[in-house]
Amino acid sequence: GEGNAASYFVDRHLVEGRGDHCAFREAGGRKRQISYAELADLSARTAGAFERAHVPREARALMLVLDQIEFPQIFWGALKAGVVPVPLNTLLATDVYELILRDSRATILFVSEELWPVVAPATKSAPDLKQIVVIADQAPDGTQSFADFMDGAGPVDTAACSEDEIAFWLYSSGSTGQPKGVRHVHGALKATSDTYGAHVLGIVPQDVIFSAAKLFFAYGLGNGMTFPMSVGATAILYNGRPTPDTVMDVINAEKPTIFCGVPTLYAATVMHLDHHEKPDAPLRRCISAGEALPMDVGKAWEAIWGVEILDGVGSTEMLHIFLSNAPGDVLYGSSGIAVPGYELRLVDEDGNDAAPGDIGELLVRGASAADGYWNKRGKSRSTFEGEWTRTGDKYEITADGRYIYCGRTDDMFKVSGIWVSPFEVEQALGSHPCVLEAAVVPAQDDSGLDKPKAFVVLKDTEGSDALSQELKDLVKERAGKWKYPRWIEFRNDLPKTATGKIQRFKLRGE
Ligand code: 3SK
Repeated sequence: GEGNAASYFVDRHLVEGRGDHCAFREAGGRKRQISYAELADLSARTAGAFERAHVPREARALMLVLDQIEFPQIFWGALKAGVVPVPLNTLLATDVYELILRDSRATILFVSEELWPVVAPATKSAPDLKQIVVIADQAPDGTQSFADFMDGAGPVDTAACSEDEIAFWLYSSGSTGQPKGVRHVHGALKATSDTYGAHVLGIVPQDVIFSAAKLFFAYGLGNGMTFPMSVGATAILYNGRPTPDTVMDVINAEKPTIFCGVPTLYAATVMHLDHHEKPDAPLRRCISAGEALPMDVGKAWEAIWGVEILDGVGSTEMLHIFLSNAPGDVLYGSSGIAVPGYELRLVDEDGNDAAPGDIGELLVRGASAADGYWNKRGKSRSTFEGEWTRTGDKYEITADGRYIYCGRTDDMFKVSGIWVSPFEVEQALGSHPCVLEAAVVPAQDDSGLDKPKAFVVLKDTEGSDALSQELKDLVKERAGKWKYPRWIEFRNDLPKTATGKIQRFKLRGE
């Protein structure tokens, strides 16, 4: 199975003498841990259990699994069996699970017991689903426990395959809200660890990595599973909700050297550390992705920890980060430069290279690109253009070659004939000390013309007319007179995708 990613990420560590290294350690609760040798054996037995259960090669195995040791066990067991695991966002609603069960035609579903109540009703109307395995001491009616699925299963050889064969899928929520199955090949996993893992994280076997972003995100899958496994390092698994309180507790107890978060968590943690003690941990690298990291948050975190945050940009389609600030060369407010191993282009609406200084759509070329979307030919053809993948993100480049985010292609709008990047207005709003985050969309004025409208989440204060006026003035001053939001609505939170991107389409028309 040379091309099978499991040979590289799992079994290679035995051959190279790292079998006794701890691969995964659970934080909090049960505190189980597993070495590389144990994972090699368990995943081979899980592959055996797949065979025994008559799950054929290329069948999809949905995984609605928390960050716990069974996650890598099932994922790598499936790859060893040639079965295609599909890790799912654990926060979705029942009707979305129903849609994904039908769309993927999965024949087997693995569920953590905590998540069973949400998915259970969806399993009733999944015509292809034959087996449900619940990770629980007591399997609910009509399901099998994971212990029974595994009981007595012997190890099997890793399925031989080419690195171009489909290894796993991830569902991407996309900007329209319709989930798309993103099909990734075996070789893509090594491609991300050879690029971002090696050159930006600089991960080594002695590292202990903790990703607050969960394994079901492409971002978390790399951070918390394949990057540590590419070198035989240790990953901390935490199955709870990542809040400043819980994340600081995990950092305090587990002493990671690398921490991976998202901007909302960094922002909330910076506030939390105003009145809580900073944990003692040997952090040497912190990374962020999902949405652009506000400049002030990056600076405040660095002042607290003495460690910079490397803000980067990736996508489910490219599997991980391809554009990032480099260690020792961070410019907060920018997305940095191409990750070594990736090439970037900015193109105008006609597909030509954007003129220097102009905003263009970002295209990326690299070996980790997905093979395409499942059963969405039109969308596959317009996204994966030969070797180049369209990101749907607008960028401009500074004179010294750094990329500055300007919003999604489909979120830009014109006011008085001039493009407005919602992101730019949101940045201006976010610079007010009372604002936690903001989303800006076009809304029609009395004349039916587009004008910016802002949805604002405040930190501790109540919204008021006076504050609205202050915010409008701030945008006029920071972003340009015509860009100020004509309407401001104060909200408790904003709709976001699984990877933390604001879903502005959900706010349009509100
Ligand atoms: O949103 C991102 O920046 C990201 C990064 C890595 C992998 C996946 C995603 C969506």
